[in-house]
Amino acid sequence: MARNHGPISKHNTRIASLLLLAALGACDGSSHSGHHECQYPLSKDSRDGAMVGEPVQLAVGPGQYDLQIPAVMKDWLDERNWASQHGNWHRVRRCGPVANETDLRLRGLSCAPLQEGQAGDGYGFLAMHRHMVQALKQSFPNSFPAIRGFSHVPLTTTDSENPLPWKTITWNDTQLQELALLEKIEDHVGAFKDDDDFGLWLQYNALITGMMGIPGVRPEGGAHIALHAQFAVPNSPYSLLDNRFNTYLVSFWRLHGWIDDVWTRFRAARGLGDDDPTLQQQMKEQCEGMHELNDNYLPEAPPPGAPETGEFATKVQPILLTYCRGCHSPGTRSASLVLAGVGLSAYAVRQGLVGQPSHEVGMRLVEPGSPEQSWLWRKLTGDFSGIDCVGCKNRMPQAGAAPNASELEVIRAWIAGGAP
Ligand SMILES: [Cu+2]
Repeated sequence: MARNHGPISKHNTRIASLLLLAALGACDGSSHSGHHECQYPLSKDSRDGAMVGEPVQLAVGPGQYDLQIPAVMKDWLDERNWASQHGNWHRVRRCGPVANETDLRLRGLSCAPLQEGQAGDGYGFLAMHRHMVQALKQSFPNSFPAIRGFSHVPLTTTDSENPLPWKTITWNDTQLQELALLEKIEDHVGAFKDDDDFGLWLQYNALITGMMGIPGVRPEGGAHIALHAQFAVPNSPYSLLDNRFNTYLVSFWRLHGWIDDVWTRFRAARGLGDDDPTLQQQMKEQCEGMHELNDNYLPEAPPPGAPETGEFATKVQPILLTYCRGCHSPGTRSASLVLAGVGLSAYAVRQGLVGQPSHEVGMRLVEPGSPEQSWLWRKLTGDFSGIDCVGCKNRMPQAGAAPNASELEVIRAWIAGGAP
């Protein structure tokens, strides 16, 4: 089924970007085929053990923070474009209210044959996330404990498993009942027909798909979404509810590790182990399916008839097109960032910048009114004062010609003026 996501124009885009790369010189925007990542076990990453395996605190307010996975693990994800692939895996299963066809096509994607909540998708959900958890664990055996699954879901703020002790935990009665059932899954095996039924019950989020009223679908969404909501940090640079970025967060791995453990116990209670051919088939299919969705997040499509005449379109975009497209176009997308590309509207590029989180630090790419708080500006000027990050302090563009002082001033003035 994964074959069906193949984009119409991916091939042409790739050829075009290869030509651009050849013309514009080096950047690290190479694409990864991904399929070898579905061959277990994955080999240990050379940085495991030598690295600082500590989660990174992302401050959001006085005493308040989110936790990012250790920097080297984040690099590992970025090198493989996994954050985006994971986001796309979910996105193509939420066609309709969340991802319309045009929007997907602009990203070189298409709707998956099995949509969220349909029979078969529950197993796929469990298998794809198992693949991710397993792969990171095998690549970073020494550091993985820093992001391991919950031993039990924290029920109270003071629970030792609470990853964010500053943040109050409150569960409603329905959620508490579901969590209690899941913690003692061995006693409730008969409540589910099979793995797929179990996966659907756990994950399906009717609120997002807007498919409420379908028999068997609970309007409050599954325990999986409740977990995401519980540990989401307001104003975090990476929302735990946004699939494009949430794999950067410790909470993502802790809750999915727990889900995976519960699933393992569910299967064990039914006499099913890892050598089950159905499981192996699903793991392979979902892994390859996810890694085929290699196109990065692209900015939104313009509304029909949107004028391309503002300050951004006439002044800023031409500069980005000149200096950034070699590495930040739809086909190359270094740092999961699309800044320019033939055929991309100014509207689309601006949408991808203004107010969007950077993938590198807890700062927006463009913070309207504040160049100093805009990661785009910092990268262009090489001003990394007060920035605490590993491997991100490289001035852009990394190779080739750079914008001159008056071109930089155009960008600064645009941001300072509210980034219209
Ligand atoms: Cu996910």
